[in-house]
Amino acid sequence: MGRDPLIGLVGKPSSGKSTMLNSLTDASAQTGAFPFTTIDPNKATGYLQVDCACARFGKEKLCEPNYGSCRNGKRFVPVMLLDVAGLVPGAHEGRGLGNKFLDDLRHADALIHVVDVSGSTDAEGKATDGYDALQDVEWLQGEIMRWIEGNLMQKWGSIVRRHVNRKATAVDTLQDQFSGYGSTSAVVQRCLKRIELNSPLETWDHPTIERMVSSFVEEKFPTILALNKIDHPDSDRCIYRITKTYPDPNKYVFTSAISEVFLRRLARQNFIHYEEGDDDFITSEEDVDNKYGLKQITDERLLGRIETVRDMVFYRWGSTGVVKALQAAAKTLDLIPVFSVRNVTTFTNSTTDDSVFKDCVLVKRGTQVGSVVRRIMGDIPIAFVEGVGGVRVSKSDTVSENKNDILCFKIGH
Ligand SMILES: Nc1nc2c(ncn2[C@@H]2O[C@H](COP(=O)(O)OP(=O)(O)OP(=O)(O)O)[C@@H](O)[C@H]2O)c(=O)[nH]1
Ligand SMILES: [Mg+2]
Repeated sequence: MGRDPLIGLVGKPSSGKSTMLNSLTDASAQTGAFPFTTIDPNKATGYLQVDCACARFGKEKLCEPNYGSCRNGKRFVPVMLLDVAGLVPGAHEGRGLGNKFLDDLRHADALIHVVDVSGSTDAEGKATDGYDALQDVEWLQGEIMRWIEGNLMQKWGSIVRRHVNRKATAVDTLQDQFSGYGSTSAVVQRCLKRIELNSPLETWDHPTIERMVSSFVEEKFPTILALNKIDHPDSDRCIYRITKTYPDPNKYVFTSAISEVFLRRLARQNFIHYEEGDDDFITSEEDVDNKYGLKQITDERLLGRIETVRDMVFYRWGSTGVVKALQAAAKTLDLIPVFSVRNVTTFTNSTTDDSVFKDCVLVKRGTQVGSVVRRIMGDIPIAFVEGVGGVRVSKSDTVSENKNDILCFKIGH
């Protein structure tokens, strides 16, 4: 991944994808209680919260990132979010313009599947009552798989002929086909290993190809479920059904995207004190020492809505969940922050500016220092790399939290 990670928001029409995008970014994508509000994809920058290296050295007050921000050792690192049009059953065959919409997802690194757990919209996003959202979890993953499988099967005959003629490896042949999805040979390798598929590609029957594609989707598009609209009074039933079927708690997060949009707006207007993802918020009545200088809310309807958000979202679920959803999606990619500095003793970039840890990128844990160098420095020749305190770091060393995650690149041959 040679760029900021790209997280795609997928789901059926009206599940809340655009609202989720707005809740995590400063975007104002159009939202609406009718299907296909979004046709063209919306892209916006969200911020992933990670522990910043400044806290390790007690330099929180000097931390001023070039991109994103840092508050008391909590760093907000940019990630790209992509909100696409809603998918409907049959999308892989072009239903509801599904092929075009699926194509928009090609370059996503991970997906957040926004599931409407209110039960108030059917599989096509139309208003209904008592819909069982468990179905959405199942068909949507299938659509993505069949889209990729369909693209592959159209050409399978000629793919196999070329593979045999060239005496290619399965990884090379598949990577040729999957590069359009932003895949790499490493992804294809992991996809085959995950299902222990070692037989020659020309002997694969249809069920084997399906298994391979399904493994590829899991590798290339790791997905978490955002069980959205938890503020809705009827959401318990769908939540129960889905969490019973998918008991792995790493797979899903409970969200109320609309509540996060609402709270961020009130905070911007200085009616409440709220930081994105917090487990509570403060109104002027609660701010007894007037620490935050908040405006008083007099509008009865607004007060009522605030109470509802507290009761239905914060008391029951702890937070609006949207920040957790982004963190869970990033977790599937196993990303860690790596800080590049010019001076490994002061962590500054210049002698005239004492701010620290200006630059940070997210890379996969276990990446070799050499690839981090290429990602950040491109073709500029690097003589050697130093870590904290000027210790030499080999380009074949790997990065992980607290290990080789603060680096200085010395230019030269
Ligand atoms: N109650 C509740 N409603 C929500 C929530 N999130 C979104 N909605 C509402 O659901 C409807 C659809 O939201 P959108 O964000 O436009 O949905 P979408 O998935 O982008 O829809 P398409 O672009 O048509 O695919 C709107 O009326 C939103 O206000 C939520 O957390 N709770
Ligand atoms: Mg939309």
